[in-house]
Amino acid sequence: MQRLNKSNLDKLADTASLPGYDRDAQKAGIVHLGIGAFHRAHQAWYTEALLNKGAQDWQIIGASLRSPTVKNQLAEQDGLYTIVERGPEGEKFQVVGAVKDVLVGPESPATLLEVMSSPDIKIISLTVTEKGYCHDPATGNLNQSHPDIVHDLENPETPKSAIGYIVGALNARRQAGEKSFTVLSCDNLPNNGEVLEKVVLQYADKFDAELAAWIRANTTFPCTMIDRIVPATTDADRGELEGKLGLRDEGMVLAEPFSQWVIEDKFCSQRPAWEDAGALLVDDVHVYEIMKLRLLNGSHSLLAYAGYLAGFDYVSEVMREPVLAELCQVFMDREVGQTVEVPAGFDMEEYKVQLRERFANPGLKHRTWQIAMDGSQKIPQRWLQTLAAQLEGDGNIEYLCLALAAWIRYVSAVDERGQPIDVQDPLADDLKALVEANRGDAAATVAAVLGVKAVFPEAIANSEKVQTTTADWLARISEQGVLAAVKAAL
Ligand code: CS2
Repeated sequence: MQRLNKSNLDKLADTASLPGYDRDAQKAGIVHLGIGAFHRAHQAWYTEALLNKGAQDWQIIGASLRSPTVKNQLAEQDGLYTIVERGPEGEKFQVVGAVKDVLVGPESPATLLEVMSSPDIKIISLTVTEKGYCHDPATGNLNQSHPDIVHDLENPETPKSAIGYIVGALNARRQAGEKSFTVLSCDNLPNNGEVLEKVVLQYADKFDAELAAWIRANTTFPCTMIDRIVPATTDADRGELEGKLGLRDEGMVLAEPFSQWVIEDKFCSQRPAWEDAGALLVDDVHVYEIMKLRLLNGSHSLLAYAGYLAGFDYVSEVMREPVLAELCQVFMDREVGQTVEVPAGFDMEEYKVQLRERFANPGLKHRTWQIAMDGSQKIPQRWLQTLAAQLEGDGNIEYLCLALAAWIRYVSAVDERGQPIDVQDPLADDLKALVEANRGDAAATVAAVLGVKAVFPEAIANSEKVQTTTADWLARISEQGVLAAVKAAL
């Protein structure tokens, strides 16, 4: 079967929408670090809409900092790929041309640094996941003993981390007397721009204090709230699309119809008019970020751990189990929703209903296992900030503690049928060892896990209410299974 590429693109004119501009006449204005499925279905999709409206020189050079997978998928396709948008009403295909090229950091760090240093590039954006920030999630400080950070400080010309690349390229700009680029974090972290700025500056301070001062004076790090559900693409998805397009697309991504991007309007160099593609450019992203992280991602993680343990592979299946669907609603209404400020003119009730409909989208096969990944990096912003706010206001914490107990049960790495769980988490081994060392004693297990300082702030770790409520849940879900325990409590 032929691969999708620019010479056969026209064959798709009846099935898909196609790039409506001359791709060869475009220069790249953005380098994106971490060109996974999410970037292709989100930021690249917004940028594509602008290119289709006539915007010039905003194509994207994507970079992978680890594996050559995406390059292998897209190089033979001239950077083209399809977004399959799937909602309850059916599906739509769009071929996107915004990606000009894909580079792989480890194949040639010098090439990536050189491209990032070119004055044509106005924005370096990132989706490198929570752990890509090499920070300590509980404090936000750069983890100076992170192996990649240690490596990059010693070998600044061949970096491994996003931080090493960004500081290396900023250094080159400064030395060449060029303007800085804007550094745009698009990861699911609260204050993502500020988190990034802090680790970049802490790293730069160690590397060269004058460079750090230059970055402070010349570079901006806007915060963003990004939202679109984009499950990992599977071989089955690729096979199905091939049947529909008559061409093989290795780089396809699947996404829900909903999409939202709120961006702090703080760019030190030019930016695309993303507002013309539906993004919201605002002075303060904070309320949007908190609302999305706590309500969407917080509920997602709860559904992922509880759902996985109860035997469900996909979030849409979890939402079809009435007990867990009700749990999701109660979690939003009685706990999380109480801690979020509502952006002006926003209908919170409608937002919560819409979130549950999005989770239930039967067209998306979003694995509970995928969302369960990297819990130690996700939990602080998804649950713990909510928990801290509820503790302060003496609010309900029942289901936040259930969420914690389900996560602790999950990282034990054995499911409710005695099968092993492939726990993907930078702290997986430590967590498993803590649970094993205290096996059979829920209170001791909870105390040991809450003692992990990289994840849990003291106010939560030392709260007796959190300790006892979580231990109580852990004992119940270990004895009865999560579904029966939740059913009995609701
Ligand atoms: C999910 C997110 O994988 C996860 O942890 O919660 O990727 C989620 O689908 C997106 O943030 C939605 O915008």
